[in-house]
Amino acid sequence: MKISIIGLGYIGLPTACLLADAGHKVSGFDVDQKKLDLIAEGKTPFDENGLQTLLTRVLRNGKFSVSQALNPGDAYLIAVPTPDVNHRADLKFVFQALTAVSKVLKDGDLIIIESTIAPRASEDEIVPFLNKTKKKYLLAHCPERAIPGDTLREMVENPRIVGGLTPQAAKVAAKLYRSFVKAEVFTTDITTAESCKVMENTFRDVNIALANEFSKISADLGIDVWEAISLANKHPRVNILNPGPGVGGHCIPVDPWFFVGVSKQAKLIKTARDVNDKMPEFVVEEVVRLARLKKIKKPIVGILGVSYKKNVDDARETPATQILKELFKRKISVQVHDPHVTRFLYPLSSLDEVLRSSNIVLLVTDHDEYKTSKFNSYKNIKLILDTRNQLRGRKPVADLHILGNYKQNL
Ligand code: SAJ
Repeated sequence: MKISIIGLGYIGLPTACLLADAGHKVSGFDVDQKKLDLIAEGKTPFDENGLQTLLTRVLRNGKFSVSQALNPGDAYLIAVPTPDVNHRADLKFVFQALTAVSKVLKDGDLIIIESTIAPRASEDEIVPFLNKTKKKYLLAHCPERAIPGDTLREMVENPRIVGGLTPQAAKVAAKLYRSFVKAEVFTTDITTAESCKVMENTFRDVNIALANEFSKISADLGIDVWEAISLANKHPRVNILNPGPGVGGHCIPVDPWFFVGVSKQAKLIKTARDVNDKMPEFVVEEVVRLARLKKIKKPIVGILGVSYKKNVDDARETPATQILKELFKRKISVQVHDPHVTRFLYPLSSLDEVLRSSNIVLLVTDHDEYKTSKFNSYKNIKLILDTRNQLRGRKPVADLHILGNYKQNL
């Protein structure tokens, strides 16, 4: 098939490469000229396991190319951002992409939306727009399910859901996905597919909120939440997730709001969002409480890790941003380090600089590098607050406090 991919980001680029590797003729299009140039030179614009090798291969064998204008094809796959604006998925970029598609669309062409959209967005907004073209198009929604850091493997090995506006659209789109997905590809209607995607991320958000609430309750009980969770999870039907400093990334803190936007019934979902959104503030309150206990008069906080989760360079919606804002509100000095992130709202320093100049270390993201950091060499550090339970068992000279462990005398 001749496929045009619109949006060469974290999802569009790996998908384009996998389709090209499966033998399709793939053309990639993006509004970001710098990104296009970089990809054309064979360089991936972001870190992703195995992507560099795959990109080099499909560019060399001519199956994948990038283009400054949308190339006509048999199928169009849209993987552009759908940012949260007032708790609704903003379809601005999707409509920009659809406008470009509508100019080259032929009868029988397939249009796939991979971007996350609110339930009913296809039927209520996208279909009326496409109907204006007067073309006989096939429309499908095939929400992505790949986890950043392991995107390529998950894109091939995870089962997929393909929602078609018509059974024929679902059938044609599913055939395309089966050309590179090894797991099962399930077909359904388009609104069910939209709802599944949003619920998958909501499921995770609500479960993380439960773990975070347990962590806060532990303070009242004087228990260690990590020990309690690991013991509770010995029950065959219980799987409590990990508490932490909050929830980040471009999906989990965003998608659940799309249910809140379309249904008044989404009460638990909204509460879970609020619980997770409040975690950064709770972390900073803990920093202040512990600093007072340790009689640290002028706290200088060294933040370790600002990406939204470990071992990735992605800082979108990271809880670290809110943590910084809360620290600034309290006029607390801050130093920041991250081994993967290169661009952040606050200047980044080397690990040594951060450890040398702070009296409190706040571990926000559990990058592997921090497991072996030599905190003992820095006598200026009086307190370490580990929000991820990464440093358990380490005995640094400073007091080590693990967020959620209230068995300690701190
Ligand atoms: N987190 C916790 N505790 C946990 C697990 C995660 O606090 O027990 C935090 C992480 O630190 C991070 C956030 O939650 O800040 C989200 O991380 P994640 O690893 O749970 O998920 P994402 O955002 O990287 O990817 C998710 C995945 N969705 C699900 O697992 C249901 C992925 O499969 C989706 O493709 C992706 O969202 C997306 O694009 O929708």
